[in-house]
Amino acid sequence: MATQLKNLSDFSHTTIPNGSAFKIAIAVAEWNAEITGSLYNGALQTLLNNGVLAENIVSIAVPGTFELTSAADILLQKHKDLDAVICLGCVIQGETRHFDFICDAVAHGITQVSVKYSKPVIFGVLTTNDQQQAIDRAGGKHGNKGDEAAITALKMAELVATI
Ligand code: DLZ
Repeated sequence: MATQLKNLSDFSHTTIPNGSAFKIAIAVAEWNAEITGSLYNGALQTLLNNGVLAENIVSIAVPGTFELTSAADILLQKHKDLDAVICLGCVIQGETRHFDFICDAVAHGITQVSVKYSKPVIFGVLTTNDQQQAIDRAGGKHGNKGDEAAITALKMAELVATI
């Protein structure tokens, strides 16, 4: 039977699914560690606050954001029972084109991994012009994008489980 969606304007505050049945991995980049550490703490606490058991959270650190693609791939290869992977990183614009290459590679990379395994791989990567913009989004005046990445992981895991 076809299901009907509610009015789209209702969706910004849809309830966060309970995560007690889910196993979720977090891959976090060490570059800009003061920022990514805040993203990680936010994501971890949000998962725990929403019922994910501590023993069902797998956390790994990788050197930089570029490595998040292979981290997600390795996690999904080794842990077949994962429901989602959250990728956390922070790339800050510099004087060279490194920023563009890293952002482009990780955005495409984790998309490919997600499609390869048919599992949610969440893009929790800050791509900012400067350090202040990153601080503002890692527990500052624009909230914590690590929290948002964790909520997205829970919603997508629930979607996979119920679709
Ligand atoms: C090399 C590099 C540079 C210049 N900037 C960042 C950054 O702002 N954020 C980040 O997470 N990583 C950076 N990296 C490291 C790359 O992600 C990667 O670890 C290296 O290029 C080795 O593959």
